[in-house]
This record gives sequence, C-alpha cells and structure tokens, in this order.
Amino acid sequence: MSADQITFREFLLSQRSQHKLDKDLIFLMEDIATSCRIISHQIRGGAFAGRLGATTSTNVQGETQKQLDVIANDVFVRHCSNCGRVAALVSEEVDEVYWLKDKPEAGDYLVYFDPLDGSSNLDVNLSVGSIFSISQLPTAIDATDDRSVLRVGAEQISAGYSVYGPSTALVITTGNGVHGFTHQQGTGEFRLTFPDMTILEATSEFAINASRYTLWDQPVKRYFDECIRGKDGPREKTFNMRWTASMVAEVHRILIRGGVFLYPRDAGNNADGGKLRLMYEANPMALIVEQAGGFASTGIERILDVQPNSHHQRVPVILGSKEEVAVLERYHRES
Ligand code: AHM
Ligand code: MG
Repeated sequence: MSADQITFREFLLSQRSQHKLDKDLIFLMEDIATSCRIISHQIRGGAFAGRLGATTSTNVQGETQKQLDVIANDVFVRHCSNCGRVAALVSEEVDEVYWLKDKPEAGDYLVYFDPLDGSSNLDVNLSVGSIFSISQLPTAIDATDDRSVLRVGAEQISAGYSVYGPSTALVITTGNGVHGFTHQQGTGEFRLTFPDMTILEATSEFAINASRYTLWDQPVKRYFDECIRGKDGPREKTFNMRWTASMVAEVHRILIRGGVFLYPRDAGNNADGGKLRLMYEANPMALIVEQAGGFASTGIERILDVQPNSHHQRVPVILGSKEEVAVLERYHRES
C-alpha cells in the first residue's frame, strides 16, 4: 500500500461530488471510521490491557475493567454523537434505543451498529469486526418513539463493516458499489485498496456452523447434504467449507473470493429468526452483498424487504454468491 492511494476522506469527497451525498453523511461516516480505528487499536492491545473475552476483572487501582465489546460500544456512541444530524442509535450492546434528539427532523440519521461482532473470537485471537448501517427518518417526529427506528433494510443509505484481522479493513457502500479500505500503520489513514468489490456469481465454497445440523429446517439440510456429496452428488462439484464464527470475516472472504454464508433458522435459537440480528447484522451485510452483485435472503424473502417489528429482532441469513442463494431459495420453495 502506498501513501499515494486515496484516503477514506478523499474517497468520500469524490463520492459527494459524483453522487450528491449530504455533507453530514460524510462527517458521520468519518466518525464511524474513527470509531473503527480506535476499536482496532484497543483490540490489538487487548491481551496487555487484560480486556479480552469475558473479562470483568479488577485492575490494580480497584477499577472494574470493561470488556472490549462494552468499550467498543462506548466508542461508537461517543463518535456518532458528534454529528448533529443523528436522531437515534441502536446498538447490539444496549437494550433501549438511544435518542440523541428530542424532536428529530425529517432526514435525520438513524445509526444501527454491532460494535464488536464475533467477540467469542477475541479469547482465541481470531478476527472480529464492527458492523454499521445508516437510515434516515422520512418525516419529523414530535416526540421520540422507538417504533420510528423500525425502518426496512431497503431504505438504508449506507452500510459497512470493519474487520480486525491481520490488517484492519473498512468496507462501505453508500449505494454506489462496494469499496474496501485498508488501515495504514504509520499514517493512520484508511486507504482505498479494493475499489468496486464484486461477488462472483458462482462458487463452490459455503460457510455454516455444521454442528447445528439437527436443528436446521429441511431445505438447509438438503443443501448441506448435497454439497458434501461432492462430484458424485446432485451438485456435481466438490465444495469447500469454512466457518470462522465471525460474520464480518465470512462476508469479507465472500467479497474477496466468492462463497455463500448461512446462519439459517435453527430450532436451538429463537424459533422464527435464527441467531443474527436484522437491523445491525443482517441488513447492513445484505446491502453490501447486493451492492457487490450478490444476494441476501432469509430463504423465503429478500432480507432487505423484511419489515422489522422490534429493533433487536433476529432473522435467518443466507447471503453471498447469487447462484447458491438461488439454489437455497428454490429448496425452501420446494419444501
Ligand atoms: P455476536 O453478535 O454475539 O458476536 O454473534 C454473532 C456471531 C456472528 O459473527 C457469527 O456468524 C455467529 O455469531 C457465530 O455463531 P456460532 O457461535 O453459533 O457459530
Ligand atoms: Mg453481533
């Protein structure tokens, strides 16, 4: 990576002139990028700071040390509050909607985020990430009402994630394709390293937590059974399987080399919704995946069309290369 590659700020400013983005959206996205930089820094010092995994230990001053997911949430809340146009924040870490305005105006932003996704990976030093989504209030509201944040995913104006792996990457969309940035040590900048990311239409790689096989619905069992039969099975090709237990890392891999990711409905998790949360996990990833030419589905409907009924709602997730998602949707229809 060279210092000549354009920075995140330069990129956003060029998008602003090409696609007429609101300047406050650019400020907000820069604040989110700053949050990701800080979280990345905190994670890299995690073991030294004694804050990995489920730590709630007391330090030498007798202060309770916060877990990294609580720290990451605080970082997001603090930085997203900088932009005077944010009406409310919805975080995986907080039960309630956090209203920043008493009387939000039309066009004010709603920011949804999972500050540290896949945090079970922290203990074992594997990739984790942050996910965000931005929508807007269509009309002014006189008083805050939590139902106002229940916007359908198709209304998102921006979404993205940061993956804290061997390097820190930031991948975003403002509805004009998907673009990836890598954090450059030294300058501290996110620089554009993966412009116009696209997902291969065909793939022979899938990702699912196969230990949950007995809990899946029939169409997902059928898909899995056929994949593992390889060349001699009905799919007539050899599949590879991956599972990192970190959706951000899975989606990043799919953007780089194709694949399909499933966290389907599962009798061991919430009966109607699988494990992942609609508003700050499934929706942002669905927008990214569709913008990159892939597809995201519950198996039955497009994720971006799911009407939310609660801000922590769960939803089955099947996303990635178009051809495989289509096969899975067909199996759901046929069951
Ligand atoms: P989290 O938000 O509590 O971290 O859970 C979400 C994560 C996803 O990143 C990942 O796909 C999934 O949980 C892994 O779940 P499992 O441990 O059941 O394999
Ligand atoms: Mg999560």
